[in-house]
Amino acid sequence: MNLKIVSNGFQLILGLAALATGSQVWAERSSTVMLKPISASYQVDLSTQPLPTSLMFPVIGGSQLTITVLSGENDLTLKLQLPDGTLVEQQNAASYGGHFEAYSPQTPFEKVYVSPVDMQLITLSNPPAGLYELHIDGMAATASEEIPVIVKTVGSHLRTGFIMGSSRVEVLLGQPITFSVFLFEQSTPIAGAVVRGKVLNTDRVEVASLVFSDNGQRGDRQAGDGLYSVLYEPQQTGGYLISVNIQGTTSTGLPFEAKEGGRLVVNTPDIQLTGTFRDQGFDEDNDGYFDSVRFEFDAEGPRGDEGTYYIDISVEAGNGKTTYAIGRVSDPAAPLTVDMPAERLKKLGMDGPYRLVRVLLRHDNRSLGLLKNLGETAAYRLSSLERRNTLVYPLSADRGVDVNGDELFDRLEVVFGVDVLISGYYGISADLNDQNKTDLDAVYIGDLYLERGYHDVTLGFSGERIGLSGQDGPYILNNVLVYPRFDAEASTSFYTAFQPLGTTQAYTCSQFAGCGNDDPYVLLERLISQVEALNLKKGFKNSLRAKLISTRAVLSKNNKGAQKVAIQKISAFIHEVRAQREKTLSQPEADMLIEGGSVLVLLWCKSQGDPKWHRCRYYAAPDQIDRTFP
Ligand SMILES: [Ca+2]
Ligand SMILES: [Ca+2]
Ligand SMILES: [Ca+2]
Repeated sequence: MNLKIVSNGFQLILGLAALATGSQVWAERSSTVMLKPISASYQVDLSTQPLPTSLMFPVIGGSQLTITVLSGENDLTLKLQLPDGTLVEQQNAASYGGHFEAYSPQTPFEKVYVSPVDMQLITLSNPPAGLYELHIDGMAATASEEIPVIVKTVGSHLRTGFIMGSSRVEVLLGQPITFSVFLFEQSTPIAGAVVRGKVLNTDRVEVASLVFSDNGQRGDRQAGDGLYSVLYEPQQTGGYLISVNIQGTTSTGLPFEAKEGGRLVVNTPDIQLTGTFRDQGFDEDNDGYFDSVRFEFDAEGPRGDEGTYYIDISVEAGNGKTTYAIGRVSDPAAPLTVDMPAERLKKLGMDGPYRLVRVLLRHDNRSLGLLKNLGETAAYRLSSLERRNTLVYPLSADRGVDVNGDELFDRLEVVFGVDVLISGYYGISADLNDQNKTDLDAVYIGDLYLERGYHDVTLGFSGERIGLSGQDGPYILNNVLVYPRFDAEASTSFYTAFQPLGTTQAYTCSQFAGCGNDDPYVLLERLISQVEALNLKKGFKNSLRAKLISTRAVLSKNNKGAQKVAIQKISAFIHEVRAQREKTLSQPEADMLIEGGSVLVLLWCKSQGDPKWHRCRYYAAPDQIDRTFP
């Protein structure tokens, strides 16, 4: 089958496929006058006409004639007799500008989109005007068959079309509507045509018959203008097909027949948007930030008690970005509102006012109208919109701190911002990484009370551990976690992990205590001198020094039994310092000694082949005490 024929067959038979499934046959509903083929349909009833038989029909000229017969080529043989008596059949068709083609649908797709049944197609280029006769011979598949024959002329001078009195497909119950058919030969109105129509419901039952006239009465605006009209008042809601048959005579006296039609949806009256609206920010949880902006629309007309009204809106920011929201209103007494979530407005990336560019109102599946460019909202600011409870801001400052005056940093302080909506206790954890993202130290804060608002939070990382790493900076503040401790539910919804908050200045390892040292004996001597240098009560200082000196004695034995004893002594030292933290020892002093002791355990355990003894693991880890600083 050649492509040209398939294309013709497609257009033609699509309508018939639709007819067979009971859906819309005639899709024309525009009031635009269009040039198009005219077509006529005939039925050849094989039960009353024993074969061979023939069908006579007029053709009024044009550029192409197509005749479609819904039968298989094995069933019926077709021949076409031209007005001058020439008999055209498959064998001689080419010499008359004709073509005979048979088509049999093979796949379910073809059955739906090309033709549900076998068909034969005859085309003839530049058909002379006059009376044609289609000869039908052969054996019908069933004797009672009615064979549809569709005759279609492209490029004739006849112009027909169907117009509904409203530009909308939908009309309302109780409102009469004008249907018109236009009928021209070139630009000259054709007078005296018989134009009759039917209104069919979706069950294809005729609910009204229509007689169109061009007499200037009953819906026909002007007599003799080629517009044949009729006034129709729908009696029931639902979907309808309008099928119109036109019979007329051309200026040269040739009779013709054409089909036209349209579809109509009849609804009960419903509301329409007036185009006015109000908008207002809504703070549902009373936290001072708008959770949404509510739009409320005015409407007029009778509002249905049943179903749901949907309002689809689109708003546009000054930067051209748009976002949307859908309102659903089922309560007949409730106003027509749409809540635009704050999150969507924030994605516009710009303060308001926002332009309401589009509003579509629907009642269940029925569209009640689309309005555009309704105006601007109030000047909402992005900073007034709902936000997360916990906001964390980047690293803003960092400094090395020398606690004991030996010109080596014992601590690295980093400062970043935390802003919370709810006052309460928060936990914070953070890692300090080197350039290779290796952890140098970690800080945990169990309970930090934060009032609603912004805070600079300062965390202190261990200088001893930075030195131990041997790595130069800049260092990376990473994996900062801020979570509420006051609400188990909130802790999941507010839980927020932050990627690197920033990098410190380019410190070198040599600025920190213990850089490059992995010898526990060196560290132990430094701890002893740090204790000596501190201004402490005599008894407390003696107690701390005694633990370190006895550790030195045990370490010098350097045997397996000594290992445990040494670690027990260092851990006792750590416990004693911790007990006096923020008492007789300042927090920075205590942390310096605790971290010194902790790293000493680490070095000692390593020098002993990293035993898996729990104390090695426990005391060698970064100390889990709060290391925030006011
Ligand atoms: Ca008229
Ligand atoms: Ca809020
Ligand atoms: Ca120091």
